[in-house]
Amino acid sequence: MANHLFDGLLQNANLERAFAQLDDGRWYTYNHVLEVSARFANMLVKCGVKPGDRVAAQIPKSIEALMLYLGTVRAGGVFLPLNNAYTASEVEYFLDNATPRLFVCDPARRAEFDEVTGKLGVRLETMGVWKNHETSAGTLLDAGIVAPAEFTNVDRGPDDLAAILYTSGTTGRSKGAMLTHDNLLSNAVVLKDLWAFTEDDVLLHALPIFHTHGLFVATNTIMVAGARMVFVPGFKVDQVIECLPGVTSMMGVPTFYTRLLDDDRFTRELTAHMRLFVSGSAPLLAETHVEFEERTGHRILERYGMTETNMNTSNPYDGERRAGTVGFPLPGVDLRVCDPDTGDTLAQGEIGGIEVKGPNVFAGYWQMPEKTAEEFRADGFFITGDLGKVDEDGYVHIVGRAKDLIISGGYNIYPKEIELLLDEQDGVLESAVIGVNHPDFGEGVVGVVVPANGQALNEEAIMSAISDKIARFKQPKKIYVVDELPRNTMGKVQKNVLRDTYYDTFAP
Ligand code: MCA
Ligand code: AMP
Repeated sequence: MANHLFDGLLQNANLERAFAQLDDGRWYTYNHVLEVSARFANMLVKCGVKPGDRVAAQIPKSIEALMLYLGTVRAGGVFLPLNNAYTASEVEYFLDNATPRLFVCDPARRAEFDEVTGKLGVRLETMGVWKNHETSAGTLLDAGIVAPAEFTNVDRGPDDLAAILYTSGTTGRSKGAMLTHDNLLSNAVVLKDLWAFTEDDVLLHALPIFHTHGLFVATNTIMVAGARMVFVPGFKVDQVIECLPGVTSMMGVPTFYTRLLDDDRFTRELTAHMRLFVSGSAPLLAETHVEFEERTGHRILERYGMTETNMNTSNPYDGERRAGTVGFPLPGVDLRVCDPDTGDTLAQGEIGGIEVKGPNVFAGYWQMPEKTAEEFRADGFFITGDLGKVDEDGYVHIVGRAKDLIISGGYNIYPKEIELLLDEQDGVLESAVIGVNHPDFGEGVVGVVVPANGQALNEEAIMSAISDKIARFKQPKKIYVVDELPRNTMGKVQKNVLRDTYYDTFAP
């Protein structure tokens, strides 16, 4: 046996060639990848990590953070990355649920986690951004840098777990999607071929690395191709514009592209040499697609995926990239559109629930067998919760969501989680949370609250009461206080009515 994911990721790597160019001026070769991931694997073993143990991390984006992911895979562990915006109480839920052997946090936040990790019996280490050999960058990085640079990979097969990524749920409780070595590797191999990545490519990596898009789609695909990244800490328009001349490709959420289009420096000349722009994680408006082509001459390639499934569909690399569609099922992925209630497959062109099956589809939710069973059909198809259709040319269109979900700037926000929190606040009888058009984030979160017994409520008081409970990006950007919520005859809150009423909230 061998280590299925790690071996597969490095199968085309020329060790002397560059893997990443960093914004502190460092160049990282594939040799460095081997060495530094080995150092982390050694450190993890020293920290007691055994095959199958979870390694949770909420750390700033850095090349070393990526090496911690690879080191975990090499040590046979299961990597569990967490959004840096999560508050300590959100993190506590994940640690309690996933029971990791080790939690690595930002050195600046250590005090927030000492108590909870002590209580849960989770070892705590820290890791910041490396500056130089004199400056500490956290306990794990300081010790990792001097750990041995060789490591014998732990044997792991295609079906062993490589990562758990939490996705929120419609009940408000987050579920850990278990991703296997082959879920990740098979998807990366398909995307490399489909999008024609070669070792001559240079990808501009400005995405966060705690989600599927930045961690797997971008990084794994580049590694499998033996290609290179320009790796920057986040999406800042000035930096992206500065880096574009040195890259061949870019992956982003729609907000990246709308922000670039808002900048006059983003021109046809600046992008003339580019080979590929990929968009995903949220719907790309057809008008953005058209404006992008008018401005640059490039057609954005839109694809569709989920944490649970990695990538499912993609517009063609060669062939027509159709605005408003997410293209065709990837090679190896079966996709069908079904009646959400009966599960019957619908005729081509009809709108229903999108279901998928393939090597990309996850192994289930961590310790939630009932939830897992609910979201799979008996024949193994996964019910995505997205509504769509397949047109006469085979292009998949996503037309809506059966799940109550807001996607803001590429981050998923489940209204139920926010509603439960708002309902707990003093003086609140009930609430509804909706997403409405937002010029920058696509959708913006709006809270609508009803006071209990005529109590006086105000937006600021509610916002301050929830400010340390949930990540900032999930908090409503506007709260309305109303006498009652619109309901249908069954008593269900009519969110469509609320969305119409508050449609203009973020109008420019
Ligand atoms: C930041 N803020 C947000 C968001 N991001 N609010 C709503 N939605 C957001 N996405 C808020 C902050 O809380 C802060 O609020 C203010 O905006 C500025 O924060 P800052 O960090 O400066 O924002 P930014 O750097 O401009 O970030 C915006 C961003 C970022 C670049 C669009 O959100 C981003 O990188 N998004 C990518 C997400 C992603 O990778 N998704 C992939 C998921 P205040 O000022 O009030 O404090 S994987 C996935 O979905 C599937 C598998 C797939 O198909 O890929
Ligand atoms: P996540 O749970 O963060 O992995 O988000 C997955 C969800 O993002 C999917 O179920 C879709 O609703 C949405 N999504 C991803 N890519 C696209 C896309 N290209 N167009 C529309 N929605 C998308």
